[in-house]
Amino acid sequence: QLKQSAVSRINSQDADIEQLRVKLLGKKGELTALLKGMKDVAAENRKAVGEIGNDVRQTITELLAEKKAAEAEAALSKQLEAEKIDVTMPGTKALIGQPHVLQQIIDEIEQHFLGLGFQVIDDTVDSPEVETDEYNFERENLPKDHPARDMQDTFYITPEILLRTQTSPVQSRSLEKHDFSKGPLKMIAPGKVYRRDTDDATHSHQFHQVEGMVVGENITMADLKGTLLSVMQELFGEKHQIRMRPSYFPFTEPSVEVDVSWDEVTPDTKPEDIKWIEVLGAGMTHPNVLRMDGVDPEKYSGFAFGLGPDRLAMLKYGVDDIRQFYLNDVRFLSQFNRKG
Ligand code: FA5
Repeated sequence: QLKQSAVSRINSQDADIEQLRVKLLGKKGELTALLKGMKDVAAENRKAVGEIGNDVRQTITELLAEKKAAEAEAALSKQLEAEKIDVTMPGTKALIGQPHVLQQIIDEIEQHFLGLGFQVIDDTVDSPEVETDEYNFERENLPKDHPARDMQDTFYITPEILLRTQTSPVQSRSLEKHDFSKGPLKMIAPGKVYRRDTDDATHSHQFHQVEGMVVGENITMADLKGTLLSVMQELFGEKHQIRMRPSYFPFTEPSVEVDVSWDEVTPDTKPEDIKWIEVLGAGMTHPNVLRMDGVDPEKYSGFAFGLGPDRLAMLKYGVDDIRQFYLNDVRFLSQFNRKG
């Protein structure tokens, strides 16, 4: 009787197998209660009753196990169904990263100068952004009371330590280490610089410069012009011209500012039709700078320049606001994919 009721309860749709097991076979279960009654059974019947008891236990145990296995299998197939992957569905396109547009133009400039035999100064080692007043200004021929210090409004950290306002301190850092018995110094130093400029379409308080310097025997203004023309033609095309205008920097004499022609210039172009855009400062290295860095100005001469890659990128790609470069808007940045 117990066996029948147990079988039907186990097979019923919403049976909770674990609960049933306790109820039937547990310490206080129905079968256990039945077997506990054995002591009241007549001795000659005990064996038969015991056998029936065992039979009932076995049947119930097997049935419970079967039911449990079936439930587990059903759960597994339900899970598999839910996790099924439709390999024919269109995938989500992975976003592929790329160097920032400013890094791209700096890379282009680096490649060009590597081709001309320049070394590229590692900006994590020999070109610190947190500089001393000495390297940023004094060694660049700008003593403490020099009026030209006002040309670059400076973020000071302490009276002696500042965020560099230009990459020019790398001139001194390179010169003082250079061994001239091995040939001239030819280096470029790309990096970040900082000024307390008010941000607008063409000014950013943090921007980039690529410093360049050549110091050796018989280096002349013609070398400077040829070098700058070559990099401008690399960036803007073979037919673009450059022009030098007199300017002033304390660390160069003479100093120039360089314009590049906005359009291509052919032999037929009238000079008055050329539109010029200023891109950098440069000049012949001041003897004081050489002297302070332990280089004999009687023996060696040189030139230096400071390019502004932010402005160059604006020109090259027609970007009308420098702040775009620093907003990190992927929609803007992904336009400049150098692989096309
Ligand atoms: C200098 O910083 C000099 N150290 C350049 C130099 C080097 C001259 C070696 C001679 C020899 P200037 O302050 O003009 O010069 O800056 C150089 C270039 O940096 C500018 O032509 C411009 O392209 C860029 N620049 C200057 N200020 C900003 C700014 N706030 N935001 C973006 N670009 C700037």
